[in-house]
Amino acid sequence: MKKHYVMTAFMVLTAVFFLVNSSQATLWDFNGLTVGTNINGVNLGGVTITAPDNYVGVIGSQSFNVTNGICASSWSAGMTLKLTFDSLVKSVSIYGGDYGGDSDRFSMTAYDALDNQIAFADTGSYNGIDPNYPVSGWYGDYRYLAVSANDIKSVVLTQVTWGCIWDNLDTTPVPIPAAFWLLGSGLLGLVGLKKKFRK
Ligand SMILES: [Ca+2]
Ligand SMILES: [Ca+2]
Repeated sequence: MKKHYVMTAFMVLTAVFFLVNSSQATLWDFNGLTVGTNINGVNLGGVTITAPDNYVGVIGSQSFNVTNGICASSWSAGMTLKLTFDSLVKSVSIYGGDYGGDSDRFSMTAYDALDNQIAFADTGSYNGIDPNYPVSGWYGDYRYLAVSANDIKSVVLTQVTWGCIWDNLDTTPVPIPAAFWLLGSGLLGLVGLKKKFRK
C-alpha cells in the first residue's frame, strides 16, 4: 500500500510542476535567427511560420528596428504570415510595424484546430510608436497586437497596408486542467493496486 501512496504523491507533484510550468508565457524574439534566411515551415521550438508563397524572411538591424524580426517576401499590402503552434495557446501577442512617417495598419486573426476563426485584433490606422507598449530601441511605426481565446491553434498576421515587420511573438499556453492530472494519477494508483492484488 505504501508504494501506492508514494506513487500518487509523485504524480500529484508532477501535475503541480506541469501546471506551474505550462502556465508560463513563451516569447520568440527571432534574434537568434540569421538575417536574410527563409524560415518558412521551420519549427522554432513550438511555433511554425508559413506564408502563401513559402517565404518568411528574417529581417535585421539594418532596418528600422534594432533587433531581428520576421517579414513576408514583399512589403505590399495584404501579405500574410501564418503561425501554427505545436500546442494550443490561450493568448498570442506580437508587434507589427515598419518605417516611420506614414500611416500603417496590421491585424491578427486567431483560429482553432478546426480552422474556425475565434478571435481578431486590428491596430486601425496609426503612425509612430505604440504609446501603451514602448519598446526600447524600436523606432519607426509599430503597434502591439493581442488576441485571446480558449484554444488557439494558429494565427494569421496581415499587413493591411504597406509594411511588414513582426517581432516579439508572445504566447500563453492552455493550462492542462488539474482534474486531468488527478484522474491520471488516480488511474496509475489503481494500476499499482491491481499489481498489488495480483501478487
Ligand atoms: Ca527581435
Ligand atoms: Ca510606416
